[in-house]
Amino acid sequence: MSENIQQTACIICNVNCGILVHQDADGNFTKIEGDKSHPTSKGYICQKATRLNYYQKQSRLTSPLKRTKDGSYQEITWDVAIQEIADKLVHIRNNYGGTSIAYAGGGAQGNHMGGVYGAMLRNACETPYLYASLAQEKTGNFWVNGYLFGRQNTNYCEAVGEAEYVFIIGANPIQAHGFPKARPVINEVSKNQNKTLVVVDPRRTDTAKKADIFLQVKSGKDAFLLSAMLGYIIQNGLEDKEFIAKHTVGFDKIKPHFENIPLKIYAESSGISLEQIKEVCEGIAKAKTFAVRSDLGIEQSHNSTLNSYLVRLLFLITGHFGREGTNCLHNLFFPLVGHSKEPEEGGPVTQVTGMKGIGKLFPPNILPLEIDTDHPKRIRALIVDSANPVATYANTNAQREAMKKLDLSVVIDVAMTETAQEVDYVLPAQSQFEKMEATFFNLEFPNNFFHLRHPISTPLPNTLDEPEIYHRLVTAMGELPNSFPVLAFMARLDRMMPNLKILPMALAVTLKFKPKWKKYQLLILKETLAKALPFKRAAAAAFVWVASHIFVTKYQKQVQRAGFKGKGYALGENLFKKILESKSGLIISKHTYEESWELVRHKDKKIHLEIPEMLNWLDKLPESKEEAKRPKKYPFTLLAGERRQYNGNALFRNPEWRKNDVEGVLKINPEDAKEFGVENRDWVQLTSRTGHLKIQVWLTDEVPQGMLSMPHGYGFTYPGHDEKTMGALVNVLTSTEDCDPLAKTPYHKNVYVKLEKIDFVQELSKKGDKIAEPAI
Ligand SMILES: Nc1nc2c(c(=O)[nH]1)N[C@H]1C(S)=C(S)[C@@H](COP(=O)(O)OP(=O)(O)OC[C@H]3O[C@@H](n4cnc5c(=O)[nH]c(N)nc54)[C@H](O)[C@@H]3O)O[C@H]1N2
Ligand SMILES: Nc1nc2c(c(=O)[nH]1)N[C@H]1C(S)=C(S)[C@@H](COP(=O)(O)OP(=O)(O)OC[C@H]3O[C@@H](n4cnc5c(=O)[nH]c(N)nc54)[C@H](O)[C@@H]3O)O[C@H]1N2
Ligand code: SF4
Ligand SMILES: [Mo]
Repeated sequence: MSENIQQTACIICNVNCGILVHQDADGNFTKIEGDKSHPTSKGYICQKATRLNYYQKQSRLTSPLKRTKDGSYQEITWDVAIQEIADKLVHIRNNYGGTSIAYAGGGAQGNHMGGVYGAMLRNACETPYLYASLAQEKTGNFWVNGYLFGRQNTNYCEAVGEAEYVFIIGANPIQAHGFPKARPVINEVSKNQNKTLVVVDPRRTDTAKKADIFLQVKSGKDAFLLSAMLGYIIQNGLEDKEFIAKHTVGFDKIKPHFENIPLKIYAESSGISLEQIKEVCEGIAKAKTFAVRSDLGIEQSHNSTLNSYLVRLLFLITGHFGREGTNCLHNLFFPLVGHSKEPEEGGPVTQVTGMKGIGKLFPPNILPLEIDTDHPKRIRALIVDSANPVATYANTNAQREAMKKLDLSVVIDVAMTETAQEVDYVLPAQSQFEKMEATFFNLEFPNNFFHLRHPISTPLPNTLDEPEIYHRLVTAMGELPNSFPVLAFMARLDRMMPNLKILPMALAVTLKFKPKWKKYQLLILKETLAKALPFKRAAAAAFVWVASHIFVTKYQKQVQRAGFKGKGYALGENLFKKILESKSGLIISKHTYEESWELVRHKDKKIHLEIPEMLNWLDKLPESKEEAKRPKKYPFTLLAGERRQYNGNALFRNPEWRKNDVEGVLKINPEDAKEFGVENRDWVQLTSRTGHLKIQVWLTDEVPQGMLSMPHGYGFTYPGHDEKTMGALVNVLTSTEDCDPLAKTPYHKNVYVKLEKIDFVQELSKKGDKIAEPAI
């Protein structure tokens, strides 16, 4: 391969497609194409990847910054920044306890080393509080998985491309992807006469347009639909009795809760006819294979955790699990999240609101409540890495106010984000193409993969990678020495004779004498092992070395089956070596479907269907009158954060990356538009209980009457752009209180708003005139 074309991955969504990046002498990404040798994307990319130069060459941070009294920022040296932050952390920890310090973020869609090495800083601060965006979407799922499969970090994948009957609920893979090669896969399912595609969405999405059966559910009413489906299946004996007997316990406990569900009434509440419900249930029961894909539409919506439970019951009681063509548990190279004990079992809770962790994560929705209060145990210091709470967590204004209340606030980012603009210290990170990083969303079965990405760009001067930032902070806090000369020497020897375990033995001896260093092992390995490797900015490799050895102890057979030689430690070394050498990622394990049952974490290897808290919620469903809470003055339901062709979370800040939908229009049904006297590109003001914003409308019957839809990923400040060209910041409208009672995941998909036409003159952007059809 010629020097200016390099392999890496797209970092805009969790699929992390393999890409080939062509660069000119100035490091501009001049062309980006799919990497055919990537194990899952196999050459596929979408339109967003081709624009990655707008991420790499954006207006970047190039110096540590300190906020001055007048609110402006002053450049300071790394040494000063690190020491001041470290001293403040030590002071706060020693005076108020570790629980007065919190950490938010740790990784965006393609960078995870911040989170991994950030754990060392959390150890030094003695805090369990990790707030993350995953806890504003997936924690309800994790909690339910904990009960069904035994651990909150058991996860399943969805065989959308292989199943005969496919059920997509609250997800729009044509735009949002979510699994490899989503567009061609959906197109194939749609066109294949032997397959059925069912899509459940209140909006006629690009995916819904391809459905054989489109169930246009009422916004927020999925729990009624799913309960009616489960009710119909159980009341008509369509459950898979053999599967239930063989693989589950507790069916007799859940059955009565569905036996008496009044199907007609529930169907009506959901907006779907009983005939359609019957048709789909019969289809699922008859199908040889059935797979379910769900996402934010039911996670960031009413009854979110209950939805997670019901969706799982749908494929479990119909026996569509753990086989080819169905949803199936999978292994992970390294678990993305952990398992939190319930408070009754001693799991930590937050100090102000008493919220428990799920998957070892805490929800962004409570963050301002834990900070912006006079409670003596409030959060006083916050470290934010690879996240933009002011823009992407619920209630922008509340998040912004909370930042002001902190005694210490730090942002580690590549850009001057909305959150960075509010904090005491801003630390410039290297971009995801300038350091070693990895794809953590390896969610595949039966063959799973891992992709360690080598740096392909020269870092901007004065930027550091996150592991180095954490190393310096932990050292400056007095927890570790600067360097480890003996271990570094041992590491170099170890690399010459890797199978002799020189480094592990030397490390074990060191830790015997310095037990306090145990919680910083990764940092020690970063300083020793990673530096003994023939690669630059390779901190991630220290983690990969540890993870490789843990992985082979769990999945020796499956790693060997994937073609790696040796056993035990030698197998771990081989895996590590091959991961380091592979530029496009590689298959690291091969399971059989039978072995997927070994991934169930309950001792009896069965799925435990009964979750009393969920069944109680189910029984009370008719009483859950979310609609009744809607103030009369807010007649519209806003989908606050649609995925479109040209949004990519908070990763592209320069609005010029967009080829169309430059302003991020508000979709409105033409009948509603008529009533409000608005036409395409007229400006309106949206008001919710927390704030208001200006946005241009676009008429489309893709949204039903009463529903509006605006994208997230817009409204970021950027040099040379103003309100008219950067779009609107969606979370101005969302509230921290409108969230799931159990997981505290926000109701971003059903925000109550009012709409008013306003006179906001602007020059029409030629580019923005048309929302183009997706480039499929
Ligand atoms: N283009 C693009 N792709 C992305 C991202 C991006 O920013 N841009 N972000 C990535 C990330 S972080 C994530 S988490 C995923 C999210 O991916 P998705 O969840 O697939 O995307 P969304 O558009 O947020 O919401 C999914 C669907 O839920 C529907 N919906 C709204 N309300 C309801 C409801 O009450 N019930 C049901 N059943 N459906 C409802 C919406 O109409 C929408 O079609 O996308 C990833 N991919
Ligand atoms: N209203 C509403 N809000 C939403 C959503 C919605 O649908 N509606 N979706 C939610 C979802 S699902 C998600 S996942 C979140 C996403 O929102 P966030 O979790 O805030 O994360 P990202 O957009 O992934 O990126 C965050 C930051 O990482 C920075 N970054 C990029 N590369 C690097 C790097 O190498 N190092 C460091 N240190 N920083 C880097 C970027 O500049 C950016 O500021 O938004 C959530 N917010
Ligand atoms: S699907 Fe598109 S945005 Fe997601 S990783 Fe692949 S190329 Fe990037
Ligand atoms: Mo997300």
